[in-house]
Amino acid sequence: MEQTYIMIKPDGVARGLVGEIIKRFEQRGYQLAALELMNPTKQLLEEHYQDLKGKGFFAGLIEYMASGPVVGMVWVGKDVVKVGRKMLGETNPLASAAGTIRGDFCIEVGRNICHGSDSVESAQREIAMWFPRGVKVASRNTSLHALI
Ligand code: RTP
Repeated sequence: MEQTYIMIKPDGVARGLVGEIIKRFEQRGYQLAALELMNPTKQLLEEHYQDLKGKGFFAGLIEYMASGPVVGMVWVGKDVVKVGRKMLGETNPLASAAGTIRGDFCIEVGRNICHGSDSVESAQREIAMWFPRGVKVASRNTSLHALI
């Protein structure tokens, strides 16, 4: 089953949007497979955003991402990479449709609340980077039956 890496950035955590973002993914039908609140090192962030090295905003992006705790998550389900990006909205919140996370909660590209992997390959790379001990996906049916 497809997996994606979703990260709530420092502004999303500081603004108390963790529950809201988790709720949206759960309601859509996706399964949470891993979650960690952490203070990432600049080294890890530079590796995560390695494709953007050389952009004028790179140093500011790393400063902002290292400015407070982030919540990293792995979500699992059908087409979760593509649908997850749709749920986040466009990189620039002003171009994001209402109903998306960025379209509903922010206005600044440099404070856009959340990250989502942009391809299945990126997701695999990012999940390995942020959850180096691996991710186990629980069987959904088993856990539901256990509640009955
Ligand atoms: P992300 O990686 O955070 O999910 O964002 P993305 O794919 O939508 O956009 P990307 O091009 O990878 O940019 C990464 C993050 O850099 C910040 N950014 N600032 N000042 C600017 O023009 C600018 N452009 C991008 C945003 O926080 C963006 O999410």
